[in-house]
Amino acid sequence: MSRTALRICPLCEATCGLTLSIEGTRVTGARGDREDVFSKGFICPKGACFGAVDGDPDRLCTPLVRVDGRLREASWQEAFDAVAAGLRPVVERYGADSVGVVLGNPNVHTVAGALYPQVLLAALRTRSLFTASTVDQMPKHVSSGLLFGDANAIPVPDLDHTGHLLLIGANPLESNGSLCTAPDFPGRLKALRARGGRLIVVDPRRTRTAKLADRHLAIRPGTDALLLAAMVTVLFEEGLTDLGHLAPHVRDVDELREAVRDFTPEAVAGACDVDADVIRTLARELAAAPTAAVYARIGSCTVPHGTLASWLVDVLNILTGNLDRPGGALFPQAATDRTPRPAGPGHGFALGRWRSRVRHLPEAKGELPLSALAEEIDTPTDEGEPVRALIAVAANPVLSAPDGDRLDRALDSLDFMVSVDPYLNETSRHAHVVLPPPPPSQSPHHDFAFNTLAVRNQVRYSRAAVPLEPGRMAESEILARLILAATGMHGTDPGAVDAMVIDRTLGKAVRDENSPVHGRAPEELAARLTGDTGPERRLDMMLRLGPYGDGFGARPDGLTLAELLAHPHGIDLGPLRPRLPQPLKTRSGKVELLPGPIAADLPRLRQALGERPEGLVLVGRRHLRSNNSWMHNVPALTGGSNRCTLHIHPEDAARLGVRDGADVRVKGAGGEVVAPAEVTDGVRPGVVSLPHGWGHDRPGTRLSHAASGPGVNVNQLLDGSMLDPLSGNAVLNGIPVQLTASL
Ligand SMILES: Nc1nc2c(c(=O)[nH]1)N[C@H]1C(S)=C(S)[C@@H](COP(=O)(O)OP(=O)(O)OC[C@H]3O[C@@H](n4cnc5c(=O)[nH]c(N)nc54)[C@H](O)[C@@H]3O)O[C@H]1N2
Ligand SMILES: Nc1nc2c(c(=O)[nH]1)N[C@H]1C(S)=C(S)[C@@H](COP(=O)(O)OP(=O)(O)OC[C@H]3O[C@@H](n4cnc5c(=O)[nH]c(N)nc54)[C@H](O)[C@@H]3O)O[C@H]1N2
Ligand code: SF4
Ligand SMILES: [Mo]
Repeated sequence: MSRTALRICPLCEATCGLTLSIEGTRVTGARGDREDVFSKGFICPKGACFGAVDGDPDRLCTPLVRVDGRLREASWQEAFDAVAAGLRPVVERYGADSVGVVLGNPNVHTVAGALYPQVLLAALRTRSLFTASTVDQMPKHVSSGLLFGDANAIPVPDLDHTGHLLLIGANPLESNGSLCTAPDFPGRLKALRARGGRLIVVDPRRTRTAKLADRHLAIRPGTDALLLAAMVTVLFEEGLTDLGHLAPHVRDVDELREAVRDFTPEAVAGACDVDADVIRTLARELAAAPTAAVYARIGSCTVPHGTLASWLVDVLNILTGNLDRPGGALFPQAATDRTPRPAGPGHGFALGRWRSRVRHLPEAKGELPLSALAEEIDTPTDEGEPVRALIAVAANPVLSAPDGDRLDRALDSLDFMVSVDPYLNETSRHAHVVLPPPPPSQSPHHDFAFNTLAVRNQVRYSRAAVPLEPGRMAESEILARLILAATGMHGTDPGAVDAMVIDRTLGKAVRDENSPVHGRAPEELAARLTGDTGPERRLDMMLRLGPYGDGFGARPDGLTLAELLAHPHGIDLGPLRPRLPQPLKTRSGKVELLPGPIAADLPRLRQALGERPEGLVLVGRRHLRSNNSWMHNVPALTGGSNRCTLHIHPEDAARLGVRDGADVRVKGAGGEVVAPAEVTDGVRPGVVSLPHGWGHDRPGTRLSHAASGPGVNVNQLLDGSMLDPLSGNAVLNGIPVQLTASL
């Protein structure tokens, strides 16, 4: 029997609503849901292949447990017994920090990933946390933490209303956007231009996004912080700052002016390879635009000055009065956000509350750099225990983090490792137990993370489109059981985890004077929760306590899970609105424009003024039809331009004797790889580009299609030593490489 079901797409940050065609229990087609309040029918090729991604025959159907060195299929009972037996002795003998937790990107794309890892970390009390954030957006968190007092307060460009968008190191025409959730990002950029707005793109490659732009600047990689600092000095020099409505909420403007004074356009032009006049024009145009937003992503974060660049992005938004105003960059307000507290001083944001054992790298946002994972396992020191056991949830660091070969060996040396992953891949092949979540069609969906980054406030929820197949376990139950097994409560009913969270959250809410449920009895509130499962009851609770919620009856028209279920295409909550000063949690209660750690990092940027390395540098790229390391196994999404080739400019190719299609040996600090050259003027001279997430040629994996066209692991060129010091983020772009035409 065929039918349709609605499902929000989990394959990228755009969160499009899909209408799935389903035959029996199989997804046979996907199209855009035209009635979706946010995506309005938009779909991309990945979403259209939802059925193939979902039904990939290489997805694991049962847990795997290592017996006599080999992974074999096992029951869930055997698998969790093995987890408890593997983890507990390590915790008991060596302490909680000897258990590492690695959280990968898909955790922000699942309900389970949003609801359980924090509980696991709190229960385990390990400080050995490593996530994909430190190969991605940690600089933005640190900059927001320092500026606004809240690492998760990330301003989002008001794409649909802005008159001027300066877009740096992002390629939303391939990535569909990041830290800016916008279904049909390409359409929204075209609409910006159609209404007379301007689009400026800064990227060493002439990307599809750059081709849409009014102006494209092919900057030298890694130098955006210099360019942005110079724009700030121009605003000050030429009297173009205008804080407008922000003035009462911002401090340290004069200190900032002094601190960046010497980063003039003339001083940075050589390093950036952008003319001083052009930099002046950029600043003037930004200041003159009726509304404008500066927005920057991967290319600005995964570089040596990632935190400074992220900070300068918002400094420009602030100095031009564009922060927190329509058409500028605003703070979204998601339906599951905590009850907004009244404006006023907060606790501020601290960095380096503890340090990594081997390199003494500071934590940021409770995390250690993913680049330090291998050494935290393989290097003994006098100070504490190495990581001896690992819990990996939706993570493939062997491909996504620097120096996969070293990590490969380190993972092999662990006393115990468990992976929660649908695939037996480059990382999970090292596990002693693999716990496979069901495919997305069998999982519910709500975007806890991306709704806090969306260009429009809205809320949507999809129940599982297909019932769980026999033998499958929901990922929420897998993670709840994992928490129990890891913390000595193996065998307890997994519902206890949700019950405990609900109990604690409601207990806190009734004690909070600002909560709509202040003074009520937690048991009475808990009894009112609806939902078929623990995660649904938790969602109901969060919605009802949230900024649009019914406050458990206090605001009868407010949101509840029942209300959301009655609106399967979602509920629109309106455009982004100004919210300051409420989101500020700095100690001063103001935007702190020149935070201490930033000021202390400026001399390092000043040093970069004089640096202009001679050789080639490498940058990454993304392809529309792939997603990090895990989507190369779907035949419908591979081939065409989605290939692991080395882009090289014709001038460099000619100089080095590299022919189009011929193999090139690329050498970096961490190793070398050989990839076919693609000679193209889509990259600027002096820059070559390889995509990441490839290198599917390791033995012991079960990725049959990916293995047939494995590509190479670009991160093998890195040795993990290059970091943005404030955030611990890996430097993945602008890395020095040497090429030789391979024979
Ligand atoms: N050189 C270079 N390296 C990079 C980047 C770059 O631009 N250049 N980008 C970086 C960025 S931005 C990121 S986010 C990281 C990503 O790094 P990772 O998070 O490590 O990698 P992913 O490939 O996103 O997926 C991780 C794992 O999740 C599994 N998975 C997929 N769906 C599910 C699910 O529903 N549940 C569970 N439990 N698991 C699932 C996949 O099988 C895969 O093993 O890579 C980083 N690495
Ligand atoms: N199709 C697809 N979509 C994805 C993903 C995917 O793998 N495939 N991954 C998802 C994830 S996890 C993320 S984090 C987002 C990322 O989303 P985006 O940030 O939009 O990702 P990229 O396409 O890597 O764009 C980064 C751009 O920065 C440029 N760049 C490199 N170095 C520099 C530099 O020093 N300065 C400047 N100005 N630019 C530089 C690169 O050439 C590249 O075009 O995409 C998400 N969406
Ligand atoms: S843009 Fe992203 S969310 Fe939308 S259909 Fe494509 S992969 Fe899915
Ligand atoms: Mo990412």
